[in-house]
Amino acid sequence: MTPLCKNVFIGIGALLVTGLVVGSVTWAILASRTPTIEAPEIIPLDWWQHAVIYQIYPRSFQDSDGDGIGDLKGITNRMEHFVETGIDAIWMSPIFESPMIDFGYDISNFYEIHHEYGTMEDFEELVAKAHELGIKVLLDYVPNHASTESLYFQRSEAREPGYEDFFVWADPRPDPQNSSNRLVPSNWVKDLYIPTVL
Ligand SMILES: *[C@@H]1O[C@H](CO)[C@@H](O)[C@H](O)[C@H]1NC(C)=O
Ligand SMILES: [Ca+2]
Repeated sequence: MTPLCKNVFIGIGALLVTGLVVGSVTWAILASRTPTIEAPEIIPLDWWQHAVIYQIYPRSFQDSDGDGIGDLKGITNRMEHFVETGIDAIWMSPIFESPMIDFGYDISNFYEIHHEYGTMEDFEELVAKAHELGIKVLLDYVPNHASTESLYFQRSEAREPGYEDFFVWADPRPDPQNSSNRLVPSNWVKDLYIPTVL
């Protein structure tokens, strides 16, 4: 071996040893440090926090008896459709009895199914089929107001004992133009497409 070759080998050997020492020291320093990024905490989620929910407007979804108005049987008949599309839950706009001045949001009886949509049996069948197929059912319940045809409203308006404070009541204002007339008690303006209900 020529002296040049020998020097090159010694040089390479020295580099390798240096590399090993530097590498080991670096590893030792890094390994002794606590990681600055914490592992993400796994938070268990409730079903509704990750479910895909399909909103149904019952009146226009599916008519099962040919009267031109969607109904609960129509929804039940289409339940497989939700499974195929990967839906976890259906949410129906109000299906309770209503004079339909506000298309179901004016509930007159919170205990009955609106007659054009079907019966309580139809509703029970809908829920049973949904659950059978693993679909949850959400109802659009409207507790903050009611139809003027609701017994709650009528009894409260008549101040029947026990119902007086079911609604917020305020006396009307005198009409400065006409002493026998009364005006609405607030300056709240209505912003709805429907005619004044009261
Ligand atoms: C005054 O108000 C009463 C009660 O609303 C109504 O019957 C009557 O026609 C009104 N009179 C006039 C002049 O507008
Ligand atoms: Ca129908």
